[in-house]
Amino acid sequence: MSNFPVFDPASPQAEAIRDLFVQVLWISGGIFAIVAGLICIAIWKFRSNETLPTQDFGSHRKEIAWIVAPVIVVLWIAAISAKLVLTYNAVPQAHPPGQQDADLIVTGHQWWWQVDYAGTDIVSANEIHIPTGKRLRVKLSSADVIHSFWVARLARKMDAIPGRENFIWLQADKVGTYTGRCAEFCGTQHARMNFIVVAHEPEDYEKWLAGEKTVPPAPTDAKALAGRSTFLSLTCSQCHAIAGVSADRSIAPDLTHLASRRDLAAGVIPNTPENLRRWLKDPAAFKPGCKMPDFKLTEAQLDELVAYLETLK
Ligand code: HEC
Ligand SMILES: [Cu+2]
Repeated sequence: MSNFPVFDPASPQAEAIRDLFVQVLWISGGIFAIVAGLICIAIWKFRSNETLPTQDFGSHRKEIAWIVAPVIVVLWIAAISAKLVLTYNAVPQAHPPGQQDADLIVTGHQWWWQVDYAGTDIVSANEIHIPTGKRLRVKLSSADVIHSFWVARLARKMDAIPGRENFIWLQADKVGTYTGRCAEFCGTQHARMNFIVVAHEPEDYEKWLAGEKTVPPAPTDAKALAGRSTFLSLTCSQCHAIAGVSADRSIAPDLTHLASRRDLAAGVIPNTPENLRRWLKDPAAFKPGCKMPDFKLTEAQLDELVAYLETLK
Protein backbone atom coordinates (compact mmCIF):
# COMPACT_ATOMS: atom_id res chain seq x y z
CA MET A 1 0.00 0.00 0.00
CA SER A 2 3.00 2.26 -0.31
CA ASN A 3 1.26 4.16 -3.10
CA PHE A 4 -1.41 5.12 -0.60
CA PRO A 5 0.43 6.50 2.43
CA VAL A 6 -2.87 7.06 4.23
CA PHE A 7 -3.33 3.26 4.34
CA ASP A 8 0.21 2.68 5.58
CA PRO A 9 0.35 4.47 8.93
CA ALA A 10 3.56 4.59 10.96
CA SER A 11 2.35 6.26 14.15
CA PRO A 12 -0.56 5.70 16.56
CA GLN A 13 -2.11 8.94 15.36
CA ALA A 14 -1.99 8.03 11.67
CA GLU A 15 -3.27 4.55 12.55
CA ALA A 16 -6.30 5.99 14.31
CA ILE A 17 -6.98 8.22 11.31
CA ARG A 18 -6.73 5.22 8.99
CA ASP A 19 -9.08 3.18 11.21
CA LEU A 20 -11.68 5.93 11.24
CA PHE A 21 -11.41 6.32 7.49
CA VAL A 22 -11.83 2.59 6.86
CA GLN A 23 -14.81 2.31 9.23
CA VAL A 24 -16.60 5.25 7.65
CA LEU A 25 -15.78 3.86 4.22
CA TRP A 26 -17.44 0.51 5.10
CA ILE A 27 -20.49 2.19 6.61
CA SER A 28 -20.99 4.49 3.62
CA GLY A 29 -20.22 1.60 1.26
CA GLY A 30 -22.96 -0.44 2.96
CA ILE A 31 -25.48 2.40 2.73
CA PHE A 32 -24.57 2.94 -0.92
CA ALA A 33 -25.04 -0.75 -1.70
CA ILE A 34 -28.49 -0.82 -0.04
CA VAL A 35 -29.73 2.36 -1.73
CA ALA A 36 -28.30 1.52 -5.14
CA GLY A 37 -29.62 -2.05 -4.83
CA LEU A 38 -33.16 -0.86 -4.02
CA ILE A 39 -33.06 1.56 -6.97
CA CYS A 40 -31.98 -1.25 -9.29
CA ILE A 41 -34.74 -3.54 -8.00
CA ALA A 42 -37.33 -0.79 -8.49
CA ILE A 43 -36.11 -0.04 -12.00
CA TRP A 44 -36.28 -3.71 -12.94
CA LYS A 45 -39.55 -4.59 -11.25
CA PHE A 46 -41.49 -1.59 -12.51
CA ARG A 47 -39.92 -1.33 -15.94
CA SER A 48 -43.30 -1.65 -17.69
CA ASN A 49 -45.92 1.05 -17.10
CA GLU A 50 -48.56 -1.53 -16.36
CA THR A 51 -47.45 -2.67 -12.91
CA LEU A 52 -47.99 0.12 -10.41
CA PRO A 53 -46.27 -0.15 -7.01
CA THR A 54 -48.61 -0.66 -4.08
CA GLN A 55 -49.21 2.68 -2.37
CA ASP A 56 -48.14 2.37 1.25
CA PHE A 57 -49.03 5.09 3.75
CA GLY A 58 -49.16 5.38 7.52
CA SER A 59 -46.94 2.48 8.54
CA HIS A 60 -45.56 3.71 11.86
CA ARG A 61 -43.23 0.75 12.19
CA LYS A 62 -41.53 1.41 8.87
CA GLU A 63 -41.33 5.14 9.52
CA ILE A 64 -39.76 4.65 12.92
CA ALA A 65 -37.31 2.14 11.45
CA TRP A 66 -36.05 4.48 8.77
CA ILE A 67 -35.69 7.35 11.21
CA VAL A 68 -33.97 5.37 13.95
CA ALA A 69 -31.53 3.45 11.72
CA PRO A 70 -29.90 6.54 10.14
CA VAL A 71 -29.79 8.30 13.53
CA ILE A 72 -27.87 5.35 14.98
CA VAL A 73 -25.46 5.38 12.03
CA VAL A 74 -24.87 9.14 12.31
CA LEU A 75 -24.40 8.96 16.10
CA TRP A 76 -21.97 6.06 15.70
CA ILE A 77 -19.87 7.98 13.16
CA ALA A 78 -19.96 11.08 15.40
CA ALA A 79 -18.81 9.00 18.37
CA ILE A 80 -15.85 7.37 16.63
CA SER A 81 -14.84 10.74 15.13
CA ALA A 82 -15.05 12.43 18.52
CA LYS A 83 -12.92 9.68 20.05
CA LEU A 84 -10.21 10.26 17.47
CA VAL A 85 -10.33 14.03 17.75
CA LEU A 86 -10.22 13.97 21.55
CA THR A 87 -7.37 11.47 21.64
CA TYR A 88 -5.11 12.90 18.99
CA ASN A 89 -6.03 16.52 18.90
CA ALA A 90 -5.09 16.92 22.53
CA VAL A 91 -2.37 19.45 21.80
CA PRO A 92 -2.86 22.34 24.18
CA GLN A 93 -2.66 25.69 22.39
CA ALA A 94 -1.18 27.38 25.45
CA HIS A 95 1.76 25.46 26.83
CA PRO A 96 1.93 24.72 30.56
CA PRO A 97 4.14 27.20 32.44
CA GLY A 98 7.76 26.14 32.69
CA GLN A 99 7.44 23.73 29.80
CA GLN A 100 8.94 24.19 26.40
CA ASP A 101 6.57 25.63 23.86
CA ALA A 102 7.37 23.08 21.17
CA ASP A 103 10.08 20.64 20.11
CA LEU A 104 10.05 21.80 16.52
CA ILE A 105 9.03 25.07 14.96
CA VAL A 106 8.01 24.74 11.34
CA THR A 107 7.35 27.80 9.21
CA GLY A 108 5.85 27.64 5.73
CA HIS A 109 7.32 29.86 3.04
CA GLN A 110 6.51 30.17 -0.65
CA TRP A 111 7.65 27.39 -1.50
CA TRP A 112 9.72 25.68 1.14
CA TRP A 113 9.62 24.77 4.82
CA GLN A 114 11.83 26.25 7.51
CA VAL A 115 12.55 23.94 10.43
CA ASP A 116 13.85 25.25 13.76
CA TYR A 117 14.86 22.83 16.50
CA ALA A 118 13.64 24.48 19.69
CA GLY A 119 16.26 25.06 22.36
CA THR A 120 19.13 24.82 19.84
CA ASP A 121 20.50 27.04 17.08
CA ILE A 122 19.77 24.40 14.47
CA VAL A 123 17.81 25.65 11.49
CA SER A 124 17.19 23.61 8.40
CA ALA A 125 14.94 23.45 5.37
CA ASN A 126 12.60 20.85 3.95
CA GLU A 127 14.00 18.09 6.15
CA ILE A 128 12.90 17.20 9.66
CA HIS A 129 14.90 14.73 11.73
CA ILE A 130 13.24 13.06 14.69
CA PRO A 131 13.94 10.19 17.08
CA THR A 132 11.59 7.19 16.83
CA GLY A 133 8.98 6.48 19.47
CA LYS A 134 8.82 10.02 20.83
CA ARG A 135 5.82 12.30 20.55
CA LEU A 136 7.06 15.70 19.45
CA ARG A 137 5.13 18.91 19.67
CA VAL A 138 5.32 20.91 16.45
CA LYS A 139 4.49 24.58 16.31
CA LEU A 140 3.31 25.66 12.88
CA SER A 141 3.19 29.08 11.34
CA SER A 142 3.72 30.79 8.00
CA ALA A 143 5.81 33.67 6.72
CA ASP A 144 3.50 34.59 3.88
CA VAL A 145 0.28 32.80 2.89
CA ILE A 146 -1.62 29.82 4.33
CA HIS A 147 0.15 26.50 3.84
CA SER A 148 -0.76 23.11 5.24
CA PHE A 149 1.66 20.68 6.83
CA TRP A 150 0.92 17.06 6.05
CA VAL A 151 2.93 13.89 6.61
CA ALA A 152 0.28 11.32 5.73
CA ARG A 153 1.97 8.33 7.38
CA LEU A 154 2.66 10.11 10.66
CA ALA A 155 0.12 12.73 11.57
CA ARG A 156 -2.95 14.72 10.74
CA LYS A 157 -2.96 17.74 8.45
CA MET A 158 -2.58 21.15 9.97
CA ASP A 159 -2.73 24.63 8.49
CA ALA A 160 0.28 26.93 8.78
CA ILE A 161 -1.26 30.39 9.03
CA PRO A 162 0.59 33.72 9.09
CA GLY A 163 0.34 35.46 12.46
CA ARG A 164 -1.06 32.36 14.16
CA GLU A 165 0.44 29.39 15.92
CA ASN A 166 -1.02 25.94 15.43
CA PHE A 167 0.23 22.81 17.14
CA ILE A 168 0.30 19.14 16.23
CA TRP A 169 1.97 16.00 17.48
CA LEU A 170 4.50 14.29 15.26
CA GLN A 171 5.64 10.76 15.98
CA ALA A 172 7.16 7.88 14.04
CA ASP A 173 7.39 4.35 15.40
CA LYS A 174 9.73 2.96 12.76
CA VAL A 175 13.02 4.19 11.39
CA GLY A 176 12.48 5.56 7.92
CA THR A 177 11.96 8.50 5.64
CA TYR A 178 8.44 9.83 5.36
CA THR A 179 7.26 12.21 2.68
CA GLY A 180 5.44 15.39 3.60
CA ARG A 181 3.60 17.85 1.40
CA CYS A 182 1.99 21.21 1.45
CA ALA A 183 -1.72 20.44 1.40
CA GLU A 184 -3.17 23.91 0.86
CA PHE A 185 -2.88 25.75 -2.44
CA CYS A 186 -0.35 28.49 -1.75
CA GLY A 187 0.69 29.81 -5.15
CA THR A 188 2.25 28.65 -8.39
CA GLN A 189 4.82 26.28 -6.88
CA HIS A 190 2.47 24.78 -4.28
CA ALA A 191 2.91 21.31 -5.80
CA ARG A 192 6.68 21.61 -5.41
CA MET A 193 6.68 22.28 -1.70
CA ASN A 194 7.57 18.87 -0.34
CA PHE A 195 9.65 17.84 2.62
CA ILE A 196 10.83 14.69 4.34
CA VAL A 197 10.70 13.49 7.91
CA VAL A 198 13.66 11.26 8.73
CA ALA A 199 13.10 9.10 11.81
CA HIS A 200 16.27 7.76 13.47
CA GLU A 201 16.90 5.41 16.37
CA PRO A 202 17.28 7.71 19.40
CA GLU A 203 21.08 7.24 19.56
CA ASP A 204 21.48 7.95 15.84
CA TYR A 205 19.33 11.01 16.29
CA GLU A 206 21.69 12.28 19.00
CA LYS A 207 24.59 11.79 16.58
CA TRP A 208 22.77 13.67 13.86
CA LEU A 209 21.99 16.47 16.33
CA ALA A 210 25.63 16.73 17.39
CA GLY A 211 26.67 16.94 13.72
CA GLU A 212 24.16 19.69 13.03
CA LYS A 213 25.44 21.68 16.01
CA THR A 214 28.96 21.84 14.65
CA VAL A 215 29.72 24.57 12.17
CA PRO A 216 31.38 23.23 8.99
CA PRO A 217 35.05 24.30 8.93
CA ALA A 218 36.11 27.04 6.52
CA PRO A 219 37.11 25.59 3.15
CA THR A 220 40.79 25.13 2.39
CA ASP A 221 40.48 24.46 -1.33
CA ALA A 222 41.15 27.61 -3.45
CA LYS A 223 38.09 27.14 -5.61
CA ALA A 224 35.81 26.70 -2.61
CA LEU A 225 37.33 29.78 -0.96
CA ALA A 226 36.64 31.76 -4.12
CA GLY A 227 33.09 30.41 -3.98
CA ARG A 228 32.68 31.72 -0.45
CA SER A 229 33.77 35.20 -1.58
CA THR A 230 31.34 35.02 -4.49
CA PHE A 231 28.60 34.00 -2.08
CA LEU A 232 29.35 37.03 0.06
CA SER A 233 29.92 39.51 -2.78
CA LEU A 234 26.74 38.65 -4.66
CA THR A 235 23.55 39.14 -2.68
CA CYS A 236 23.24 35.45 -1.71
CA SER A 237 24.00 36.38 1.89
CA GLN A 238 21.09 38.85 1.95
CA CYS A 239 18.69 35.95 1.85
CA HIS A 240 20.58 32.84 2.97
CA ALA A 241 22.19 32.20 6.34
CA ILE A 242 25.31 30.06 6.74
CA ALA A 243 26.53 29.70 10.33
CA GLY A 244 29.73 31.67 10.83
CA VAL A 245 29.55 33.21 7.33
CA SER A 246 26.25 34.93 6.83
CA ALA A 247 23.88 36.11 9.53
CA ASP A 248 20.58 34.50 10.35
CA ARG A 249 17.84 35.52 7.94
CA SER A 250 14.58 33.70 7.58
CA ILE A 251 13.93 34.66 3.97
CA ALA A 252 15.47 31.63 2.29
CA PRO A 253 16.68 28.17 3.32
CA ASP A 254 19.55 28.08 5.79
CA LEU A 255 22.54 26.62 3.93
CA THR A 256 24.78 25.74 6.90
CA HIS A 257 24.48 21.99 6.26
CA LEU A 258 23.19 22.13 2.71
CA ALA A 259 25.43 19.34 1.43
CA SER A 260 24.01 16.81 3.87
CA ARG A 261 20.41 17.35 2.80
CA ARG A 262 18.78 14.79 0.50
CA ASP A 263 17.00 17.08 -1.94
CA LEU A 264 17.13 20.59 -3.27
CA ALA A 265 14.39 23.17 -3.57
CA ALA A 266 11.78 21.41 -1.43
CA GLY A 267 12.07 17.92 -2.85
CA VAL A 268 12.22 18.96 -6.50
CA ILE A 269 15.64 17.51 -7.39
CA PRO A 270 18.10 15.17 -5.65
CA ASN A 271 20.95 17.06 -4.02
CA THR A 272 23.95 16.29 -6.24
CA PRO A 273 26.72 18.69 -7.34
CA GLU A 274 25.36 18.62 -10.92
CA ASN A 275 21.83 19.44 -9.82
CA LEU A 276 23.08 22.16 -7.48
CA ARG A 277 24.86 23.74 -10.41
CA ARG A 278 21.73 23.51 -12.57
CA TRP A 279 19.66 25.04 -9.79
CA LEU A 280 22.02 28.01 -9.34
CA LYS A 281 22.21 28.52 -13.08
CA ASP A 282 18.48 28.91 -13.45
CA PRO A 283 16.23 28.27 -10.43
CA ALA A 284 13.11 29.07 -12.45
CA ALA A 285 13.84 26.14 -14.75
CA PHE A 286 12.79 23.91 -11.82
CA LYS A 287 10.38 26.22 -10.06
CA PRO A 288 9.00 28.94 -12.34
CA GLY A 289 8.20 32.04 -10.32
CA CYS A 290 10.23 30.96 -7.29
CA LYS A 291 11.69 33.57 -4.97
CA MET A 292 15.30 32.73 -5.77
CA PRO A 293 16.56 35.08 -8.49
CA ASP A 294 18.52 34.04 -11.56
CA PHE A 295 21.92 35.66 -11.13
CA LYS A 296 23.11 34.93 -14.67
CA LEU A 297 26.19 33.43 -13.07
CA THR A 298 29.22 32.76 -15.23
CA GLU A 299 30.53 29.20 -15.63
CA ALA A 300 33.47 30.07 -13.37
CA GLN A 301 31.20 31.50 -10.66
CA LEU A 302 29.01 28.41 -10.85
CA ASP A 303 32.01 26.12 -10.39
CA GLU A 304 33.26 28.10 -7.42
CA LEU A 305 29.86 28.30 -5.74
CA VAL A 306 29.25 24.57 -6.15
CA ALA A 307 32.73 23.81 -4.79
CA TYR A 308 31.99 25.96 -1.76
CA LEU A 309 28.42 24.82 -1.11
CA GLU A 310 29.52 21.17 -1.32
CA THR A 311 31.80 21.74 1.70
CA LEU A 312 28.75 22.60 3.84
CA LYS A 313 28.28 19.12 5.25
C1 HEC B 1 16.07 37.12 -2.90
C2 HEC B 1 16.53 36.10 -2.00
C3 HEC B 1 17.57 35.13 -2.51
C4 HEC B 1 18.81 35.38 -2.98
C5 HEC B 1 19.47 36.74 -3.18
C6 HEC B 1 19.41 34.09 -3.23
N1 HEC B 1 18.55 33.08 -2.94
FE1 HEC B 1 18.96 31.10 -2.97
N2 HEC B 1 17.03 30.70 -2.49
C7 HEC B 1 16.09 31.65 -2.20
C8 HEC B 1 14.83 30.98 -1.93
C9 HEC B 1 13.52 31.66 -1.58
C10 HEC B 1 15.07 29.62 -2.08
C11 HEC B 1 14.05 28.49 -1.92
C12 HEC B 1 13.46 28.22 -3.25
C13 HEC B 1 12.39 27.19 -3.23
O1 HEC B 1 12.67 26.03 -2.88
O2 HEC B 1 11.24 27.53 -3.57
C14 HEC B 1 16.47 29.47 -2.41
C15 HEC B 1 17.10 28.24 -2.59
C16 HEC B 1 18.48 28.10 -2.71
C17 HEC B 1 19.18 26.85 -2.67
C18 HEC B 1 18.53 25.49 -2.42
C19 HEC B 1 18.42 25.30 -0.93
C20 HEC B 1 17.68 24.08 -0.48
O3 HEC B 1 17.80 23.71 0.69
O4 HEC B 1 16.97 23.46 -1.26
C21 HEC B 1 20.50 27.13 -2.83
C22 HEC B 1 21.63 26.15 -2.82
C23 HEC B 1 20.62 28.55 -3.00
N3 HEC B 1 19.36 29.12 -2.91
C24 HEC B 1 21.82 29.22 -3.20
C25 HEC B 1 21.91 30.58 -3.48
C26 HEC B 1 23.12 31.25 -3.92
C27 HEC B 1 24.45 30.59 -4.12
C28 HEC B 1 22.80 32.56 -4.08
C29 HEC B 1 23.69 33.66 -4.63
C30 HEC B 1 24.19 33.44 -5.96
C31 HEC B 1 21.39 32.72 -3.73
N4 HEC B 1 20.89 31.49 -3.38
C32 HEC B 1 20.70 33.91 -3.71
C33 HEC B 1 16.25 33.01 -2.14
C34 HEC B 1 17.40 33.68 -2.50
CU1 LIG C 1 2.46 25.75 0.63
